[in-house]
Amino acid sequence: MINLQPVIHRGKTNAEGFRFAIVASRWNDFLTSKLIDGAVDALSSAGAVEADVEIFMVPGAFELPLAALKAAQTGKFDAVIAIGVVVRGETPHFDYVAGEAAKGVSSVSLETGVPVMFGVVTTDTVEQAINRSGLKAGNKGFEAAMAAVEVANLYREMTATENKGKGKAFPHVV
Ligand code: INI
Repeated sequence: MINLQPVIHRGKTNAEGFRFAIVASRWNDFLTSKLIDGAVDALSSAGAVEADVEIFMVPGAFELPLAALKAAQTGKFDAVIAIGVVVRGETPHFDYVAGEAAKGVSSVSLETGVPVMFGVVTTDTVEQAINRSGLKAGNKGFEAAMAAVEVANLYREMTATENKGKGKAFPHVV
């Protein structure tokens, strides 16, 4: 019999009082625009206001990590949402573009402590990309933005807990 009942922390899905950067690529912009719309829709429905969401456009997914790093380094944002579309059929260097985008975005998170969401659709075909950009298989921009709201809440709570009892202020508690 298990008596132990650990506390489970889950990030709330309330975006009020948080700031978000969206870094998005123009490559396949007929789809990235849909992903951006999905992300903004998610943030708005979670309670974010216009002044708390900024969008930074870059040429392609390969440029997303540095844009995410620069956004994170401003210290203005609680989370960054990286958005792009890379289709295998369109490029012989798919693995480099998609791989570097994923690796880079992940290392920005770890190096800065600012969560960076991977809202990059990587598919074999344009049709699959279309389906993940607002049609049959959902909208990856929306999903990434909801994940951003969740982890922003969770990490703010964790930072407050971490500082508890150490005589520090609670810098992230509003
Ligand atoms: N960038 C993308 O975001 N998606 C792609 O499918 C793509 N293809 O097919 O090549 C792509 N290439 C551009 C790349 O991201 C850089 O912008 C470019 O190499 C300049 O650094």
